Amino acid sequence: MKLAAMIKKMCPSEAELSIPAKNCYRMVILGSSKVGKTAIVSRFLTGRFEEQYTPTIEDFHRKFYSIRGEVYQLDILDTSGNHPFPAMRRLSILTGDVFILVFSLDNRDSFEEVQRLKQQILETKSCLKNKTKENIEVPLVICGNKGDRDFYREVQPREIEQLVGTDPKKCAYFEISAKKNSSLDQMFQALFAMAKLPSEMSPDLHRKVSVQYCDILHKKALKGKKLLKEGGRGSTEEAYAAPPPPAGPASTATSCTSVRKPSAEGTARRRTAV
Ligand SMILES: Nc1nc2c(ncn2[C@@H]2O[C@H](COP(=O)(O)OP(=O)(O)OP(=O)(O)O)[C@@H](O)[C@H]2O)c(=O)[nH]1
Ligand SMILES: [Mg+2]
Repeated sequence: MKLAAMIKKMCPSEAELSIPAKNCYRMVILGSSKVGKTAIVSRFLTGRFEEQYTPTIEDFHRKFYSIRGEVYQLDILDTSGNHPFPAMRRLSILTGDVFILVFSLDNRDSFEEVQRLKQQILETKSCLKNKTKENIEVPLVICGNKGDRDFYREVQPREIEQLVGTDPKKCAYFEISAKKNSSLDQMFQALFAMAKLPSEMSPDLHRKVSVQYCDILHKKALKGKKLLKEGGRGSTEEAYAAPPPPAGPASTATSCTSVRKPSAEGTARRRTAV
């Protein structure tokens, strides 16, 4: 089977899923080269960490969620920290809805780059929405990555505090380690909360199932919605997510992740379905 046909088969079109525009979001990850942007995206999508460095040109991933009967689409743009073209960067800022700015705690230059990026995002978005830099609200999280290399720290907490500011609704900071997988879940949860997106989009609430299984779950969710409309209980308690193959460099990934609503205690039940 040709690759395009394979992708089409594996990834239902937006029309088929009928995703309302209000449920479509784009997450953009920016920062200098080698700070760990791709490592963060990889943790988000697959839960894995790669020791070996491969420079990114620009990677695009798309993930669908079905949460309590509503479908959401999350586009993930993993940018290049290596001499990015200013026009490309501006475009990624213009089209982004939520942002993750990454620096490496062991690299001062990468922190200064995040300072510039934050300014550029606020300026660009305030121009776009006809607001001032002070009153524009852009869901934005700053990550100090490579927390596991604390011994080589080049950025001090005081300067990070200055950059982040005091309003957690405008900007949040997380010291993370993609390698050790520490504080990444909290970081994604905070970002989705800022954007008023369902917390179930956070990776710690995912469980892996096959694409076929996810398709069955999706049909079940739609059926549940219909039943609910007709007065039945339906299955709106359930929430699922599926990452189709990236639209950038073609991949034949067949994994599909589902999300379960947290229990009453606020903890998610994990279960490997397939
Ligand atoms: N010790 C440590 N190494 C990490 C961590 N995160 C990423 N790395 C390593 O740092 C290197 C660069 O990581 P990438 O995720 O490729 O960096 P990037 O920001 O995507 O780089 P570009 O694609 O060039 O912009 C890789 O060798 C990773 O294994 C971390 O939390 N701790
Ligand atoms: Mg990269």
